[in-house]
Amino acid sequence: MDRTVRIIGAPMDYGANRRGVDMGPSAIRYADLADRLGEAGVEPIDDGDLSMPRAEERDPDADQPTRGNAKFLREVEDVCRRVSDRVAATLADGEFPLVLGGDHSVAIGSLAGSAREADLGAIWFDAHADLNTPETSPSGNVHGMPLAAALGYGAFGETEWAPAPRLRASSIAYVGLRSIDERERELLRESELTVFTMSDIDQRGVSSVVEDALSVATDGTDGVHVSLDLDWLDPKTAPGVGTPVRGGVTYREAHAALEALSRRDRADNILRSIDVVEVNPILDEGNETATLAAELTASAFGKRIF
Ligand code: NNH
Ligand code: MN
Ligand code: MN
Ligand code: MN
Repeated sequence: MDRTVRIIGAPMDYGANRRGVDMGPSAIRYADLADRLGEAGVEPIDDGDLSMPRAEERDPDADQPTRGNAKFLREVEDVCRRVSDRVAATLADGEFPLVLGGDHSVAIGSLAGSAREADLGAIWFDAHADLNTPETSPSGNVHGMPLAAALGYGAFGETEWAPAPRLRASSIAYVGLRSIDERERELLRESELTVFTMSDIDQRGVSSVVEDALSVATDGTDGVHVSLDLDWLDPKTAPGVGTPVRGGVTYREAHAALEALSRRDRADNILRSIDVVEVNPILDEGNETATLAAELTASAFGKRIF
């Protein structure tokens, strides 16, 4: 498939409680992302990094009407508006946006940009549900809120920047979920998001779970956004993340999952945008997690060994 992949670095750490995740884009590039994408048969163009507002000058609790419990919401808004514009412009040019985080709050921007001119489905590879709102979040960290933001839940519904215009809850599927906060559980029960937990993967195998997730995300949509939070993997395999949860997918399961995506994409051209987030080089061992991020991205684009 002739694809030009535009790499958009978003070294955001305002949405997480750990410094270091802002170095994710550099670490993933250092792990030979561009070469690996080339081996997958796509043409990478690196846009470099978006500039981030300086934390030292800002107040995490700066007053604003939608803030609730959310920290640095002004900074997150500023960055996500620019991510969204960059993703939308990339798609308008006929290219494929690949956003490198940074913490998972950048996905608010990727989803909004990708869902501007198309009905969007999404697959969420993550240990966490990312469905907290400024009202429900136990931590106040916006990286635990991107899906709630994109769906306009809670205070996000009063903003114009957070909701993704053409994304419906019924077109979103989680794969590998294993950590849900109490209030998120309530929201998940009421909502139409589809949940495949680690237990589904244990019972049915990851390839078949991904195929089902793809059915959800492609049904009645024009394309699929893939959000890859590296804490989806088991912390033994991907130690470089800020909020590890044990019991995640293995190295082989992760590759099998992204290969299942790419098989379907090869047949039906379903992929529209990807973000790869939460790599924290300070917590990593030998850049292993960033290397995994680069490998898995190449697998999604169809890298094969034979
Ligand atoms: N659910 C927790 C919170 O909202 C943790 C979120 N952390 C993540 N999400 N890394 O993917 O604070
Ligand atoms: Mn996440
Ligand atoms: Mn997570
Ligand atoms: Mn492909």
